[in-house]
Amino acid sequence: MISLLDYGAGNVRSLRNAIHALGFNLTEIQRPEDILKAERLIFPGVGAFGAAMERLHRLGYVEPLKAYLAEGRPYLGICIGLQTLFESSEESPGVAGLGLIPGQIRRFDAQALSVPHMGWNDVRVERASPLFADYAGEKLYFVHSYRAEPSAENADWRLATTDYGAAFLSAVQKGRVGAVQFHPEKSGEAGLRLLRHFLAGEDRSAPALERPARQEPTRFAKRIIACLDVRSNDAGDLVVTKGDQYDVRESGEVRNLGKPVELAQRYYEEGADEITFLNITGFRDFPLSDQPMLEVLKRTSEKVFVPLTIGGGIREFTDAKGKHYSALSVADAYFRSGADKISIGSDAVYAVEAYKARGGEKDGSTAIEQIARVYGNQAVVISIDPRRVYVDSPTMTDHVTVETQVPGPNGERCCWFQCTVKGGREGRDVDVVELARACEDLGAGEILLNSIDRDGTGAGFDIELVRAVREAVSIPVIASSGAGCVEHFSEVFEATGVEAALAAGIFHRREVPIMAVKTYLREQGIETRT
Ligand code: 1PR
Repeated sequence: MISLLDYGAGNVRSLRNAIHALGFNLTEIQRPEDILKAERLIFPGVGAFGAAMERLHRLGYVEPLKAYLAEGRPYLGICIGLQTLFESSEESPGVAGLGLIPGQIRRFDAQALSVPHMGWNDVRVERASPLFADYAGEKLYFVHSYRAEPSAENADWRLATTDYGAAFLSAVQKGRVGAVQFHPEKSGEAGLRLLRHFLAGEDRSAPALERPARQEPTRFAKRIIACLDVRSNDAGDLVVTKGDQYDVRESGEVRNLGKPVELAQRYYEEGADEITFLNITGFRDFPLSDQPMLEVLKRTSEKVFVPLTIGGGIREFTDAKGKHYSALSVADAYFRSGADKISIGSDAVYAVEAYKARGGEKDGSTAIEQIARVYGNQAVVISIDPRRVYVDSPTMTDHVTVETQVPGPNGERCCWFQCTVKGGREGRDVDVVELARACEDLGAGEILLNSIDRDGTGAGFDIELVRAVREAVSIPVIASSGAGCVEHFSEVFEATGVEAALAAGIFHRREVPIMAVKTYLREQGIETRT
């Protein structure tokens, strides 16, 4: 019997799904005394270090957990479940951790790196642990802004390290107590195998390897994301659709490119590093009344073990009966149904307008701030739908302009990128650069950058747009819209340094398989997850 220590601070549905898919039963820790009765304990910590410790204290879990760990009983910490084993964290000064492992958790250097470290990286296994018994060197999925550094004091815990800037501890183990910084439940088949070893009780530690299996630096992969734009068609069925410059109708009918759950599963099997669903009519239909979409997410997350993002309609809402829903409660419903990240479109533009009106002050009122506080920054993606606005010279606008190689209709050589709301139907007085910077300040963890001009054209990503946003923020940026062939992916990675690229049409129409993109990128010397 596996016991799960879910202290209610965030989404652990993915882990539950993975454990069930592996055929194991779970029991939940409900009271402090359950901890010492556990046979095998999993602590999938999520959110911030301080918030996790505060909740453990409030629930009376700290002392039994320390006693369980001191007895060296079977334990698997995941992410914050690794970090809380240490003494303290820069993330929450003054808050003591469980103190089992010497050292302080420190933040990655956002001056030099894109933070969070979000995506697929290698793991250098340094001991013959059963956890990694049949690990074949696959990349595993990480998402975190803080990390444990290897040191002489914690050398006896060191099981595996990963490089991001410098080396950090990606797995620790002493006896039967182990913890990993990556998310096995989101790391595809390789992650599931590792999880199975713990669940099956193969967790005794073994001596250090004379030579780690891998000695060269670990390499962080560029992510390839498959995107499914979803909406109801005229017959009322939820379908995957795809627009040309956001127009999804052909001869008056909503284009139908397949069923959402089936397509998502196909992309998982074909090697997508992440899958994104955009509920494209969410801005006008209240998503919580859109139960089929929640059902799609539930069914997908039972079978797909890479990160799932969902967007569309995340905003506060008052229904016909006058009942008020906060944006956080909409996001809650998506997370409970299996999302790992949510994406905010229109509401982020309104939030930035209000933030500008307050002179760049944060007051905690926006959906971005509220959702990031509960689920962590990494769970909040901002989906931007920009359109080019040409001007004769930068002096003609207050917005951030770029000099462009793609001249406007009257030969203009200068443009800015206007943010839109409601699926591109309405332009607002905000440009992409100020939107991206403001959202980063409000606590967003990632930018999904579409382009209405390029969407569905197959003409390649808008490099000038992508570069402008990549240079403006330090959070990861996903380039989207316009992919037509494998060369477009290497072009966007090489020209802009973005962390991920997303495509829809070419994957749906089977014109370019995901693996063909990855094979081509590796031939060009660009790292991917195989
Ligand atoms: O405003 O928070 O309700 O969110 C609505 C979400 O729906 C936004 O993320 C917005 O981007 C999306 N959306 C709204 N209308 C459309 C539409 O197409 N009519 N889809 C739409 C956006 C763009 C990408 C597409 C890429 C790649 N589609 O999702 O997948 O452009 O396509 P390609 O590779 O075929 O070029 P809110």
